[in-house]
Amino acid sequence: MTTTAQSLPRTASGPYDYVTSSVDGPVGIVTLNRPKQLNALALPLLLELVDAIEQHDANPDIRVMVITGGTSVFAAGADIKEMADASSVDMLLRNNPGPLWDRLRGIRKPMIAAVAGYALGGGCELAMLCDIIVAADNAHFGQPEINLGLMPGGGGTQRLTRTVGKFLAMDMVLSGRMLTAEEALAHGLAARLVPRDSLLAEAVELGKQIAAKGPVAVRLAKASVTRAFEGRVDDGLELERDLFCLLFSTRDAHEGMHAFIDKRQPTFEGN
Ligand code: CO8
Repeated sequence: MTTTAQSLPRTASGPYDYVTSSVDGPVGIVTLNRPKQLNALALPLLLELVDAIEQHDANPDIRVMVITGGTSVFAAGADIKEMADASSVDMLLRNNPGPLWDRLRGIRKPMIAAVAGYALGGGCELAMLCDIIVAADNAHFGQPEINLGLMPGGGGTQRLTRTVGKFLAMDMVLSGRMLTAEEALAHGLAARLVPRDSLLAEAVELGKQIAAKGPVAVRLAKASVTRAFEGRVDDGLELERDLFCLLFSTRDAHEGMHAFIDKRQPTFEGN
């Protein structure tokens, strides 16, 4: 049976295999925990992540959530091995990350992405789904799907462009260029830049500062800023998702993904 975002069971508060969930005072912390695969966002991991965040969102003692991957890597993107042999129709039916991303978009409390190491592809898109990005000095942000014969499929072309502007977004999406933490700070992708060793502590401290404010004001302020950022983004997200799925009918995409898995350079032929 095809595994789709809809066909997977809704995990109800763990135990989790691919994330850990913890609490520090009013801050709920969800840590991606698939280090050997650089926290690649396989569907089971995404499901656990969304479930853990929703559990914190529903907990009245929690006011803010932090999503992190630890101090070495945030997430190296969607799981290429999970997608390498998928057709356009498979990807359309999988509808990943659509419904899962939508559940994260429905979260009312602030979410802080604490990013160290690579935040690439779906990893960068996950960070951009959060409300504030705190970057460690070793962070790298990128949308390198083009190296696989693909393009972003989880909001990268929309949210990155709104954040850093058309020309830098175009450079990153078309060339696969990554931004360093300093560049991400300079271009407004990261709100704060902190030493790697204090990344989680700084993100949690920021979370506690926000948690000390009036919860209703925080909730409404988040909703209002989100509207400024995400307003009318849906058309673009839909187009992006359709084009992303379409690319799975090209030979180049499968060549690109298999070249990555085989650890060789791809040969793109334009078909
Ligand atoms: N998917 C699956 N496995 C991965 C991924 C990935 N995205 N990234 C790394 N891995 C695996 C490697 O295959 C390797 O596994 P193994 O040990 O079994 O061979 C292990 O993690 C370590 O990786 P490397 O040996 O490659 O580590 P390096 O330090 O040499 O390189 C890089 C690190 C530069 C991050 C490199 O791993 C890389 O380029 N990774 C792929 C990055 C990428 O292209 N990301 C985009 C993926 S497509 C995407 O995200 C589309 C988003 C669609 C919507 C979002 C849905 C969630």
